[in-house]
This record gives sequence, C-alpha cells and structure tokens, in this order.
Amino acid sequence: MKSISYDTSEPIIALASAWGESAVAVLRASGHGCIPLLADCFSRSEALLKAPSHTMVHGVLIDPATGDAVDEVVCAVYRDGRGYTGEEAVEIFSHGSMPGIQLILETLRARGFRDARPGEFTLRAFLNGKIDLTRAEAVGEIISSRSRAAHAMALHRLEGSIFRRIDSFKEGLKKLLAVVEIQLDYPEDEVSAEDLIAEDDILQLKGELETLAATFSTGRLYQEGARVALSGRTNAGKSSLFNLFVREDRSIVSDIHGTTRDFVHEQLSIRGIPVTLYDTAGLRHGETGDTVEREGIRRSGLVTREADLVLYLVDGSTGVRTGELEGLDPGKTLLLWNKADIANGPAPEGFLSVSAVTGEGFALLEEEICRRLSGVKIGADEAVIDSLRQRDLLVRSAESLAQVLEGLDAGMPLDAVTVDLRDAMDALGEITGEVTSAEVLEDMFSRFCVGK
Ligand SMILES: Nc1nc2c(ncn2[C@@H]2O[C@H](COP(=O)(O)OP(=O)(O)OP(=O)(O)O)[C@@H](O)[C@H]2O)c(=O)[nH]1
Ligand SMILES: [Mg+2]
Repeated sequence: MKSISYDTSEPIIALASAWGESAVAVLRASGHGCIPLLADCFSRSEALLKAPSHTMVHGVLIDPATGDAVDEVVCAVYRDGRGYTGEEAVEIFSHGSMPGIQLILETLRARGFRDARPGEFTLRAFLNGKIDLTRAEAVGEIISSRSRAAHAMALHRLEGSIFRRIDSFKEGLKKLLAVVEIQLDYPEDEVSAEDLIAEDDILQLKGELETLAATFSTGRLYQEGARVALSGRTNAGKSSLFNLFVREDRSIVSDIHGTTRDFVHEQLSIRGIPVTLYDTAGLRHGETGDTVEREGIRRSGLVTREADLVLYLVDGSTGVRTGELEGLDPGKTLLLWNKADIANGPAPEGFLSVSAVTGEGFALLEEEICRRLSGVKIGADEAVIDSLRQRDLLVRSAESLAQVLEGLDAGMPLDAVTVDLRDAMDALGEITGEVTSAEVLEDMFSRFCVGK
C-alpha cells in the first residue's frame, strides 16, 4: 500500500474542543516521545515523566525559552499503545481562553510538535490497528449526527455493528475461496465451478449485502433529515397543525381564508428524524386572491415540489372539493382529514383522521410520517450504514456475486468464477480497511475536524 503523504509518526498537537471561549479547553498531543517533549515545558517535569498510563498530572505549562507561565493545566497521560491513537498521548485540559490556547499551541510547536491534520488522531488509531475503517467512519458520524436516532445508530457502528456484519460476510466467502483455491492447485481434477460453489449460498449472501446497502437511505434520512410540507386549501388547518408540530404559536391561525402568505418553516424531530416542516399558503380553486397571495401560492408550490413528503389537509367539516386531489403525487402525499372533532363524517378511504385543535390522531400521524419517510421500521439493534463509501463497496461486492452466478449459469471455468469471488471479497476488505489505498484514507479523514 502506498503510504500516507505526510509523516504519521511525528508528534502532533491540536485543539480537540471547539474554538471559542469556554470554561475548559482540551488539547490533544500524540506520537512517540510526546510525553518527554511536554515535560520540557511543564512545571512538574518529573511527575509527568513518571506518571503511569491513565493518570492525571496537575501543573503549569511553561515556555522554556522565556521561563514564563503559559497556563495552569491538567494532563491526562496515556502510555504507548493505550491512548485513542494507539500511541503515547497526552490530553491537556487548559482554560478555555482563545489567546491562552494560541499561546499553548505556539509553545508546543516550538518544542517540535506539528499541527495535526484533520482526522489525524483517528487515522492514527486506524493505522495502529485500534479500530477498523467502519468504526473510524462512525467516529465522524457521531460528531456530525443531527438527531438522537442518528447518534444512536453511529454509536452502534462504533461498537462494531457494521464490522461484525462485514466480518460474517467475509467468513462465508473465505470458506468458499479456500475450497475453490485448493481445487485450482489441482487442475488435472476436472471439477466444475458448479460442483464447488452452491448457487443458493451466493444468492443468500448477495441478498444480505443488498439489504445492508439499502439501509444507507435510512442512515442518510436520520442524519440529514427530510423536508415535509403542509399543503391544502385555505382554512384547512395547515397553520394550526404546523403549530401543533412545533409546539408553539408560530404560524398565524385565523378563520379568514388566505391567512398564510409567505411560507414558514421550522426544524423539529419526528420520532428521531430531523425534519424541516413547512407551512404554506392555502390553495384556492377558481378564485384568484390578490397579487401577494398569488405570489405566496407560487412559492408554496415550489416548496411542495421540493418536499420529500407532503401532508395534504382537507377540512373534514366541508369535505373534499371536486378535483382538489387531482395532480397530487401519491408517492409522496399523505392525505389528512383535519378537523375530525367537527367533521361531518368519518375520514374517507385513504385519509388519516386528525384534529389540529384537539390533537386527535396526532401520534398516529407522526408514526405514519416516520414510516413513509424511512420506508422501514428500524430496530434498535439493527445495523444501518451512513457512509456512501460503504454503500458503494457493498453494491460492488453484490455485483461481483451476481457475476459469479452468471458465470455458474454459463458453465464458466473455475478460475474465471474465482476472479469474481475474489473481487467480492476485496470490496468487503475495503469496507473494513484491510485493502484500502492511502488516497482513499487521506480523502476520508480530511473530512474530519482537526483534533478528532
Ligand atoms: N375545530 C377545529 N378547528 C380547526 C382545526 N384546525 C384548524 N381549525 C380552525 O380552522 C381555521 C383555519 O385554520 P388555519 O390553521 O389558519 O388554516 P390554514 O390552512 O393555515 O389556512 P390558510 O393559511 O388561510 O391557508 C381556524 O379558525 C382554526 O382554528 C381543527 O382540527 N378543528
Ligand atoms: Mg395558514
């Protein structure tokens, strides 16, 4: 493997907490020899040099050039191999002052530390065999998670849920390859590929790979969220329902038709899915409204077109107007029979009955939104991927297995089929990082923040 373009053995330093004034800041130092380097600028040099792993040493950082105090700090010491990076490392807890942090960094740079690259601590953890690539990616995913569900899923991945799944896939393939490769050593035995490779096993494995790859859309949904728009005729109760979702009196509600002009939006979480909810201007049939209202309706049209899901409200006390449901996209529309508390009759077929005033049907509505957006119900223990890289490699692996099946059907020779089997295996190896190029690694970790 080509090596990383920068030296990953040098001692590095970075601020691990956010840039900004805070009570405490955390700086991370890592790399062979970083403890003695730090001890050179520490008031209790001996204590730091002798500190056992996983202990804290209190003292003052000092600029050795001037003898001036830099900051009062606490150092958490990790001896060789036991820190996050799998190297000798120190976490420095300092005061969270921006000029103070700058001074610490300058002092340590002068002692021979270099600034860490983005994600370099996690990259080193990977290079030192502390974590595989799926766990390394999970670290980035935890930090950037936008909802509790996304956070929980990423944490699950950090605990190795994806790694274990991939490992079990690899085990299956490894056994097959072992049998096949032994046979390739004895070309004089005329054993066909079909005799050695059970089509059903390949089919099953291919199915499992595809299922895991398909969880990517769910992973994305919980991470990036979805756009949900409220739509319907004027006075259907869109703004009332919007306010119920956001749990505040955000959008103006009145019994005057055409109350909402410009669309209003808010961020919220529906059963763990980050959602941007839009309240839009009500649609009128035949009547035109004034210029401002027409512009509002035009803009609302753009919002509904872009939305992942449209909640189309019908006022249950007046019912469905002729032709009003025409032109709605059934694939992304959820029909709501609002004002169930004063409706003339039960919700027609295909409608969900709700009341924005009494809250009736609201829990079911949330459940339905969640189901429609994610398509599947995610169990707490289920492995869900949130990395395009992993998705593409799973697809590549499944495609190679499809080639294996084609080869078997066409009666291809064993060595030809083996090439595809190996490719399926390599793609899985790339997911966990056994056969990943330096370019891929650098690209992946460059998207992390500095200090992680
Ligand atoms: N009884 C009852 N009244 C409701 C319900 N939802 C809305 N209303 C009333 O219906 C009227 C219109 O509600 P809005 O929420 O402003 O309706 P809208 O769809 O936003 O209307 P526009 O902004 O004009 O398009 C108000 O008087 C609400 O109090 C409901 O579930 N039950
Ligand atoms: Mg409104």
